Amino acid sequence: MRKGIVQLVAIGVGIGVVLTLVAVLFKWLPTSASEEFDRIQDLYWFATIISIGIFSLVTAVVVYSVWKWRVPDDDDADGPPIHGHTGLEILWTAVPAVLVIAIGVFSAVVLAQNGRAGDRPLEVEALGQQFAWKFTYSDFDDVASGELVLPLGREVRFTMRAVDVIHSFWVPNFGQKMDAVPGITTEILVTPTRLGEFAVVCAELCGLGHATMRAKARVVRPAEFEAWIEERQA
Ligand SMILES: [Cu+2]
Repeated sequence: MRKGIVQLVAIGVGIGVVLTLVAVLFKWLPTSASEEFDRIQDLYWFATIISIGIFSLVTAVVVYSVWKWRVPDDDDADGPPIHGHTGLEILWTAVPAVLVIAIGVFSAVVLAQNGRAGDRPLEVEALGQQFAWKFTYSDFDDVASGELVLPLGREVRFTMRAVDVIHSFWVPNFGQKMDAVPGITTEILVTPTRLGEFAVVCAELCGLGHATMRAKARVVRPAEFEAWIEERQA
């Protein structure tokens, strides 16, 4: 019995180590460049760690059972009738219920934090049309630009609109995606945390030129942003 448990645990730990290496060594997500994406990645890791634990446990029991209680080749008899195990059934209902609720609560907290606009966010309107983005800075005399320039560390509220068909505003490094739909306005909040250039992509098939509907997002220091805006206003 003792030896069996040790073997079972060893199999489970082995599977867990392999899965952890797969999760850690491969780069599954883009590098985060926003506070919002940081929170989303924390949530992904929380769910991933739980998944690795559950998968290792279940797979270890299956592998151990198949290996340990395999029927001999010439054994055609039915197995002994068993009723089941009430304690185990309660356990494997209660534990997943708690874990799913925990993931749900964590998700709700991240969603609430990512949806809360702080004091005076920078307002940027992202207008989608076949096949380009136009960004308008309503805080600065409606300065418009095909390139998205943002100051580091300041919360930005994107208001999405579309001229013709449905488009979807997506900067993979900001971690969020939002449809731009004709007739309504939608919004997301982004707080850039990393200087550099990032791709703005249309993530909704919007016609023949969909694949070319790309723009550049540039996150710069606040002073550089002010200078860029002034130059545009002039
Ligand atoms: Cu589009």
